[in-house]
Parts: sequence; C-alpha cells; structure tokens
Amino acid sequence: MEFRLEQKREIVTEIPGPKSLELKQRRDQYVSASVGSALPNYIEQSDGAILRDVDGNQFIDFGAGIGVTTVGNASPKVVKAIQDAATQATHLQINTAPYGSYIDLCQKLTEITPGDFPKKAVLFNSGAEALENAVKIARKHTGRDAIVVFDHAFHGRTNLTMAMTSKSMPYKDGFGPFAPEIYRAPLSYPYRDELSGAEAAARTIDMIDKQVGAKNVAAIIIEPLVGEGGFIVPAEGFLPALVEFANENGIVFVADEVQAGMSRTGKWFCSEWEGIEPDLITSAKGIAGGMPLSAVVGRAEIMDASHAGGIGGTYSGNPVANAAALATIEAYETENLQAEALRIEKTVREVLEPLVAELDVVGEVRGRGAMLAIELVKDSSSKTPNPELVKTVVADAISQGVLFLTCGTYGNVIRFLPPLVMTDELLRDGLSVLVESLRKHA
Ligand code: PLZ
Repeated sequence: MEFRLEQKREIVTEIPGPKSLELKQRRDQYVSASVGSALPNYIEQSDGAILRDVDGNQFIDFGAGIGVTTVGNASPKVVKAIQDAATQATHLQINTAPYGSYIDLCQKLTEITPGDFPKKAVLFNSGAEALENAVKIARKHTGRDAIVVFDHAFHGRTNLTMAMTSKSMPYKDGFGPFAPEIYRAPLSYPYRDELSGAEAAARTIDMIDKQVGAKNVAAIIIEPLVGEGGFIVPAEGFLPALVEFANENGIVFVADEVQAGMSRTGKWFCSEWEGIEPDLITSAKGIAGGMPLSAVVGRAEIMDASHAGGIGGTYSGNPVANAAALATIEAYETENLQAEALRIEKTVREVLEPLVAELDVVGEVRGRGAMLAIELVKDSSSKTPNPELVKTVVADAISQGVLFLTCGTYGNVIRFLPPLVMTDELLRDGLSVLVESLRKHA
C-alpha cells in the first residue's frame, strides 16, 4: 500500500510545538470552552495510520477520530470518490429532488447487514441522529413509548440520546431535563459482574418485566460491544437471550453499531459474532471514511412504519457523503480489511495479554478485531479502577508520538481503534511505547 506520509512516528518539537501553541491561543479566545481535546497538538494532515501536526510532528493514530477512519485516514479511493462526487453536485436533497446514490447506498447497506429478510434503510448525518430516528421508528411501529437502554451506554449528546447515555459527567451534567420513558437496565460486564451470559440476561429481563413491563417496551437498544462505556464485550449468550425476549414480546431490538460496526471488529457488523439478527441497526463513524453520514437499516415492515415526511433532514444522505460511503464499503471488500482487523487483534493480544500476569494493574485485555482495550486497576484483587494510571500512560505516549484514546465509566480503560491499514510494524512500535510506560509507572 502506498502512503503520502511516511508511516512512522516522529517528534521534532516540544509537545505542543510553537504553531500548535499559537492555534491554542486563538482557540482559547474564539472557540467555546465546551469543546475538549485529547491531544494538545493541532493536526494538519492525516494519512493511513499517521497524524501529522502543524509543526511536523507525526503521531501513530490509535483513535481514528473515535473509530471513524477505519478504512484509513484519507484513503485514496475515498478521496477520489469525494472529489468526483463534489464535481457533480455538492448537495442534493432527497425530499425535494431525489438522486441515485441515496438508493445505491441504502441497497448496499441492506445487503451487508445481518439477517436474511427484506430490509430497507434511511440516511442521516450523525450517530445521535441515527439513534433518535431508530427510537422514532420503533415507537411508530409498536405504538409503545418505553425505551430500554443499558448501564455504561453511550448513544449521543442530543436531548433524547443524552437521556439514553449513561454517564453524567461530561455528557449530561447540568443539561437536563431529560427525555422521558427511557429505562436503564443492567449490562453484562463479565470482568466485573462475573455472571454468565444467561445469568446476566435473566437479571436484565427480570428488571424489564418488573420495572417497565414487556408490553410497554417499544425498543431495547444496546451496543453489541459497548464503546465509550469501556469496550465491554457482554458475556456469550447475553445478546441472543435479549433478542429472543424482544422477539417474543413484540419489542424492536436495536443494535447500536455506530462504533462497533462497519468491519471494525472483523465482520461487517459486530452482531454477527453472536449470530444475532437485530430488527434495526444504527450505523455511522466507519461507514463513510470520515464524511458525516449515518444510517438506520432494518426490517422493511418496521422501516416503513412512518408516514412519508416523518423521517428525514436537509442534509441526510448528502451525495458527496454517499459516494464516500460507497467507496469505503468497496475498500473494506476489495482490500480485505476485515482480515486486517483480525491481524491487528492477533498482534495486540500477543503483545498485551502477557501483561495481565506480569503487572497487577492490568486487569483485562478485551474486545474484538480492531476494537480492543485494556482496563487498568489499582490491583487485581480489588479491581478498583485506576484512571490516574491511564492519564499518566496516555500523556507519556503522546510525548513519544503515540495517540491513544481512553474510555470507561470510571475513565480507567485505554482503547485501541486503529485504522485497519495500520502496518504491523507501526502497531508494534505504538504498543511498545505503551508497554514500556506501563512497566515504568505500574
Ligand atoms: N452511539 C455507540 O459510540 C459516538 C463519542 C463517545 P455521534 N461515540 C463517540 C466516545 O466513544 O468517546 C456514538 C457511539 C455510539 C452513538 C454515538 C453518537 O454518535 O456521531 O457522535 O452523534
């Protein structure tokens, strides 16, 4: 594979460098303080798995813009598709003057999502917007109000999705009142609850039955691999049991695959790992190689529940974003990127799993494909979260040219979301910085 930027980390100035500091000064004056940043450096270019800042420093990108540039930063095929599409039209509007790429993309999405039944799709701009609309569709279809979500969930920052998100700080604090009829159920978190999938599902179903009433529930909405909440993989059997319960009770089962979907875990959608067929799937992030695009895809009869005009938006299904998505999906196929996700998983596990025995502070290595994480604790017997160590190690890595993102309800998880084109050499180099830092600070 050819890259524009050398796939190598390189620190050539102080961190942050002078041009970054200049931008920060103007930022402090003109940008709302409500916007945070993990990296103190300002990026000018990205390519493959490298971010290059305004001072010429190069970082290994373990975040992919929170799992967005899964296909690679500035993937050449995606860039070309964007350029070609923009020459044809910068904006077309499906509600006024329809166009083909909207249909092409919806068709493609129905083909790659799990489930051998008639499906339809609808397009939006952001993950939160997809979630909002999945709720609207499920409520219209069932005529019910209640929405069940889970501990540790992240579904967005709009009013409805904020109510669905679990963590108060920073996502909800001071931003209420929140949307009604959202009920939070216990998740399966094997490292902490030590329950089997069946046991955890029984606990969850009991809560729904007793506290909400199955017949009142429009939708159960869950991330099949919980993202912001800590890269938690529910115990085997948990998801299938919830799907069965949903099917038996006329509840729409929604998999929020905004972060876990689109080849990230080594399959098109993470739901496939447990063989579940969600009624609806929300997709975003990795869908369009960086263009703002999201979708709800699912059973045709549910997707058709709303009257025409009830679902949509001015920018939904922008033709440039559609072209990017079609090129991204093609690249996943032709470049065998799902196999690359599994290659990344193999290397990460090989390097990090031995640390669980070696260092008492490394609680667990978990995830699927190229959606992996380590949970850090004070010690393995108490499992007390260790967010301080996460902060130290992540800052240490930044100073050496490696960008890791964190997550977890307790802020004690380091997550790995590399672009799937990250070479094994770069991957091992980035991980070696982490291992060294963990050994030093543990
Ligand atoms: N659903 C599962 O992961 C966005 C922010 C939180 P928007 N995640 C990025 C984090 O992981 O640090 C997200 C998500 C899931 C919905 C959303 C919302 O997507 O595009 O940010 O609206």
